[in-house]
Amino acid sequence: ILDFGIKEALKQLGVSEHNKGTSTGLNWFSSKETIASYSPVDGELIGKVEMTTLADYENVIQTATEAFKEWKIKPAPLRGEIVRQFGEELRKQKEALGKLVSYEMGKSYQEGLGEVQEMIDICDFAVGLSRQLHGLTMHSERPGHRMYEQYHPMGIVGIISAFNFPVAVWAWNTALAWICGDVCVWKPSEKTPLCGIACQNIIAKVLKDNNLPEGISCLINGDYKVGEMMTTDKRIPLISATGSTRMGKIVGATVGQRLGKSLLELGGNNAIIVTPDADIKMTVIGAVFGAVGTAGQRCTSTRRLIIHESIYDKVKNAVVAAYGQLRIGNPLDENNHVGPLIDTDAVKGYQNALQKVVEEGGNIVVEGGVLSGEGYESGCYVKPAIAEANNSFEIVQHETFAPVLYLLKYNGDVENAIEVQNGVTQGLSSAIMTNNLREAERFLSHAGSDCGIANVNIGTSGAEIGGAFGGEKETGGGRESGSDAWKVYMRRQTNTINYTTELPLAQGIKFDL
Ligand code: UN1
Repeated sequence: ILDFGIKEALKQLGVSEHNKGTSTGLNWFSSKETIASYSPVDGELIGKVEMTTLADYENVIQTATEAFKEWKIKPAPLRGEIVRQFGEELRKQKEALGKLVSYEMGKSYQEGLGEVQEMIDICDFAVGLSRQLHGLTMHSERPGHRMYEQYHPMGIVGIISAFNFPVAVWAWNTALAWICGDVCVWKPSEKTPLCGIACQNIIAKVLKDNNLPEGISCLINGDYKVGEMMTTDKRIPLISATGSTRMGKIVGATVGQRLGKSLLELGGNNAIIVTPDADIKMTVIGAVFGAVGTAGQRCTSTRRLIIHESIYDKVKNAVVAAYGQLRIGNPLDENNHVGPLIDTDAVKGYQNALQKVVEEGGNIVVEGGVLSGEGYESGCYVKPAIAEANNSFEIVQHETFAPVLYLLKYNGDVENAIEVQNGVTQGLSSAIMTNNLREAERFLSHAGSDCGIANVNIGTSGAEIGGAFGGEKETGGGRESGSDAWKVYMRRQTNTINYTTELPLAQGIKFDL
């Protein structure tokens, strides 16, 4: 293990070489099979995590069910107080957890810290929300009647998260679910299981200090088979899943089969439209960070630049020049911009995309390639690449989780660019770079972007937690984190109360006895 304070961080977070992988918050269970976590940074084995067996899983669900009975009757602001303490703990562990995220996942240390900051922010947001879980009141059509709605806790929330945001996406879900009175069972990505162990240790301490029941926060580990235990389980009313569209279709169908609810956060194919009125300097920063940040492994990463023909060469040259400045290497070294991909399978996906785009008639303008030699021993470091392409290419229609950026040209009105932007199956994030009010408003209007996120003079990635996060079409339709996303974690009830001595029926129906 390289010396970037990783050993100390692991120790501080209670992550060891061999970790029990199944917890109900305070108790940990054992099984024989393990998942090994190798760092994409240097290829070293960081630690192992035991897989959850069916028997362990049953135990977890039992404990979570018991915990829910107690947790759901606590006043919501008191649940908020626990989330406040969790946020305080995260502040203390920010550097250590940011480092583990960087080392296990491969994103830059700055981005690792940013991810923990998102966890802290969602805790603050949830604490405030814990006093605002409000429904509406309506006027009844019947005299002497009152009508209103309430939101009640729902039960166990199953969280399936991806490797690319190994800690923040869990927190977005869990901080809201907890203040809503739900208990959570989390299956982190099998590519980043140690981040899961670290987070579980942090919340377990908070629960223990407050003498709260086991099972408010549970951790399980394993591959899709463990995921299946959750998706088929009627005792879990809501499954929140983040990952590929392929995975989401399976999860959505399985949960739908039993009429459970699912919150899906799936693939994106995010574009920035660059119009003749764009600020080129801002465009370059937004596009380059969007395309190469997290080595192109955000669901909001910029995949396509849709550039007006009149400024096409200018923008292309500026972006290509910026790529020439990029430093690729150990993400814990703050001098580097781009770290490794998550594993060698991801490297194959990247190579495949570059080969395909050429086969389909694309033109490479920034050459890619896998890096080797000193500092690149893990085999996961690749050069961010740029290709001129056509939106109709199959590979352009497909989300490749790697730093490959496609340049697309449009002519005429911004309408044409919007058509290209919308002309993919995914609908997560989108952006326009323009100082022209008409173009910006058109892009945001009902005739504009069809994505869940549409930005003006900002790139596609780096959303704040205060807004609802998610997208349309094959992105899955779910919304997480800010705004009123909390409602999906609760069940809604309409209440009508008669305070008279008569029993008038609605719709004026007469029923005389
Ligand atoms: C994801 O990639 O799964 O907007 C989430 C962003 C981050 C979240 C990305 N705040 O890029």
